[in-house]
Amino acid sequence: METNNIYVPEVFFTNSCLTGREVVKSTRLLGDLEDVFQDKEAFELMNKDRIIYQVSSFLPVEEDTVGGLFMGITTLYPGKVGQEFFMTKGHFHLNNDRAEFYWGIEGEGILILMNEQRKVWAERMCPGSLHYIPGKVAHRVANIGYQKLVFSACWPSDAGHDYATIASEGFARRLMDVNGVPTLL
Ligand code: PAN
Ligand code: ZN
Repeated sequence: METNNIYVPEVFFTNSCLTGREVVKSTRLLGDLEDVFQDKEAFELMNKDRIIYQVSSFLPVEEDTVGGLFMGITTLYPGKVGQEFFMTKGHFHLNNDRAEFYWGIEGEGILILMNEQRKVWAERMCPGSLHYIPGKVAHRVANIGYQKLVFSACWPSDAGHDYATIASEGFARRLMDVNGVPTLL
């Protein structure tokens, strides 16, 4: 909507989510994460329709546009499969030198990172924490708290997502609850 060339915003970043006409939402159910968790027996006993995370994204340009930016907010619910914390699928970027920012909004999490040599490291996420994810580094987030974890991301519109590499090879280390302590094993 326009009044004298002063435009009313069409996307809002409020209450830990993106809202507005152009916001795209996606949901990942436990059943979509079949190959993600280690404990297959625990996985089989759980409700596959349980929502694990939701992403709302603002994609103001077409996918693959060089020079554009995308933004998304992910809400990752608390829980575990066996002793492994609920987490996102994780990916490299298809255009693999593309970097990304993540920042924590609500809750407690751990950002798990892995380079192409399969070296894994991690960063604590909390409200206000800012994380620079360099190119060629796979990234996934685990919720280690008792409440939902909300974080936001900003990435180049020509980054793309390579889920296949992680689906077939996984991360070299897993974040497990070891006697109440989140531990990379
Ligand atoms: C994020 C992620 C989001 C969901 O917006 O896409 O947190 O995680 P998965 O894509 O691994 O399922 C991002 O990293 N975009 O590039
Ligand atoms: Zn990404």
